Amino acid sequence: LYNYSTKKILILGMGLTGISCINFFLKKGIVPKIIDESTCPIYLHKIPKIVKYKLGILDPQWILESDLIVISPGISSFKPILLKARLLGIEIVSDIELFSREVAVPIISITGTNGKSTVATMVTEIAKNTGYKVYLGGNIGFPVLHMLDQKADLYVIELSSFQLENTFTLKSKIAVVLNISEDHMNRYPKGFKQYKKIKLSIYNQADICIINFNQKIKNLNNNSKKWIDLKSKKSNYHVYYDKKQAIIYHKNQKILNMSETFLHGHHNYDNALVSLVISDAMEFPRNSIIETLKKFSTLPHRFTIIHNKKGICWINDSKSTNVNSTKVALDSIQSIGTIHLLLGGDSKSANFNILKDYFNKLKIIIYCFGQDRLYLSKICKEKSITIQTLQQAIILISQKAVSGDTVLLSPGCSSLDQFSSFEERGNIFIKLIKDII
Ligand code: UMA
Ligand code: ADP
Repeated sequence: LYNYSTKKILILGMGLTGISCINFFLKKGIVPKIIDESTCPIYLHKIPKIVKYKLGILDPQWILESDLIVISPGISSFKPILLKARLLGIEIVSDIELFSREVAVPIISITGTNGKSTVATMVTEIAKNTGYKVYLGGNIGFPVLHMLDQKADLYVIELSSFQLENTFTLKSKIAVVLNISEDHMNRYPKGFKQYKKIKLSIYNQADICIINFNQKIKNLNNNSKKWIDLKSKKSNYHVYYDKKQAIIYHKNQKILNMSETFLHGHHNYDNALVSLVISDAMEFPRNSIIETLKKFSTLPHRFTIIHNKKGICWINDSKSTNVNSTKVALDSIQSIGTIHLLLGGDSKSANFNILKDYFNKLKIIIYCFGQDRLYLSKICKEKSITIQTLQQAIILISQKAVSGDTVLLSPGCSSLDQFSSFEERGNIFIKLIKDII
């Protein structure tokens, strides 16, 4: 076990992660310090009296005199003062790194641009139904360090690129990258390549590595790991599509027809496929896998049908916070009428032009709202309406939509410009619909 007792420890960020780190160290009898750049962080009241804190600025003196800095994922590792600290040999780690150093039971680690929460939840449910004492944490909203308080025989962790950035000794039994497309470009000075490299670091010390994206990883067979490449032609697992149905196969064996599940959209069939592969690698029994997938319903705010009244289908996909999740949502709609797409928020410097072809060929009106509405409305000017808020857009849609139409909130952007979270954005959408209908 690591010995922290002689180190000066500083935590950056007073959010869920920061609070979990304070508790982690206090339980070891070590009192850390903490800094938050906000002058009124919402969890300030949760800081025990014994812990010294500073607000409003990353105080250089506190940073440079520390031995170990634990950085919250929301804070960029590329801030000049942190680059300087690193150069001076000060250790900077994530909460995931602290967790990795303590854990003695198997870990299934899941990353990717989209689908992490869905797959992590599917796998956790399957493990539970198999009889495992399993805990799910990480980017899904439950800091991993809290999980150490529980006696577990398996951990499933959802990891963001921000969390992987400062993680070095994570040793997963199974590591998965679901997909990689552009996201968080405002956080990576070297762009997409850097983001991708960080995502792939999840494989570094894993035993079984599952690849679910179209890209060869160099020297796959040159080490002792087991690699399962689901996009290779030789893959034993695939989803078979014909006009009427989608069926998951393992080798030549039919495993599950998607019509027997509550899942919608090819991306969710893909999520079910990856969950099967992870479960097979864990040697979970097939009947438990199939029964769980049959019962699984989409998580809230992920392409969820809210209403289907008067022939108008209202879909809440508020968790869509990047371009690709909007793209898969559009792919999943079978509308005979017009699609009313609510697109907006903080675009995080992403390139939205890849949606242009979609917009051109679809019968669609795009309602661009929030901070980046002007930028977003330029993708396809002729079909776009620029409007300040989600509420104003919904009032407008309620006047325009007719039977056969679909209304889709799949904003492709972070919600933080106008809402406290994607959950709040989705809940407000649902409430506005209920008020209107
Ligand atoms: N802060 C600063 N300086 C900054 C940014 C933030 O001081 O530059 C402070 C804020 O004032 C605030 C605190 O840091 O008081 C918040 O820390 P945080 O943003 O790291 O948030 P946490 O509450 O610790 O939540 C984090 C993850 N947040 C982010 O990555 C932004 C949560 O993922 C995660 O669930 C949680 O840890 C538990 O592991 C959220 C997220 O949006 C859901 N993730 C991104 C995504 O999914 O796209 C990556
Ligand atoms: P994450 O945890 O990676 O954000 P979620 O499962 O919460 O992933 O889904 C986030 C968004 O991405 C939702 O809009 C959802 O419909 C969409 N999505 C889910 N799975 C996939 C996938 N495999 N590929 C692309 N988009 C997906």
